Amino acid sequence: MENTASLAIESDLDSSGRIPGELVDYYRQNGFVRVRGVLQPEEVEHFRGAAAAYLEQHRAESLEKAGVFSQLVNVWQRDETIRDLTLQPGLAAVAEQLAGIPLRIWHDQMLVKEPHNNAATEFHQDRPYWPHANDRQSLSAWIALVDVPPERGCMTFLPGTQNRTGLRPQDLHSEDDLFEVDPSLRWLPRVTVPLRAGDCTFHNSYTGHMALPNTTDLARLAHVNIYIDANTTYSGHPHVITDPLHLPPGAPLNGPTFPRPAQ
Ligand code: AKG
Repeated sequence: MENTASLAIESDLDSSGRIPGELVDYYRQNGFVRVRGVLQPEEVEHFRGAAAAYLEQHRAESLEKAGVFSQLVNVWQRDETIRDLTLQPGLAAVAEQLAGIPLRIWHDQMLVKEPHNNAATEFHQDRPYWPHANDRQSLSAWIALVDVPPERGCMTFLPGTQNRTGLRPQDLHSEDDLFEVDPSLRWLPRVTVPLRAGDCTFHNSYTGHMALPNTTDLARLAHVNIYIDANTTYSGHPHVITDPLHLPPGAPLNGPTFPRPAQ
């Protein structure tokens, strides 16, 4: 029997760099999709080399210290090669196709699960962490720079949870926290999405997700572009990205710090 489920959840880019309408429909129903081959093999090698070199120099600056991953943010502002990946117009155009609104970069992040880190990133939503107001939607492109099968720490999504807004931030170190905040999510189907190097997933910032532990000998190198509604304003809440900017509440998150790659 033909497997039609996989046709809906994923696609390649077409010759003009767009995704089919049915994939946009899948995203809007489920809150995530997989897009194959957003980077060609030579691009993967180029960006993987830059990411590995950046990691070697900056690992000690990781925001996460408990071993779930090395997390380096706003790499695009400090590394010219990675800047091209974060600001890639084609990826931003696909993100705008999915979201249906103009988008800016909120920040990027290099998320590396070191070999045998043996720690999952537990279920959480992204949006509750962020100091945003007046935004209609935000989403992440999670780009695999190495093959990421389940045993190297690929992501698992809770379909449909992009509509579950209003929850407090959840602890990504706690296996149970999201389900304590909303027990109805515990029994939802879970969709695990392995990626080949150069593939990516897009997920809505409210979609519940986790990433499995890395039990392999190779580091899981992922680069994440986070896109926000181009009209997002600052809520006034503390956050590592906005704290150094000393913005007043209500300030627009715009200008060169929050660029519009698809423009
Ligand atoms: C995200 O990109 O929002 C994640 O939570 C990724 C988690 C991971 O890569 O371990």
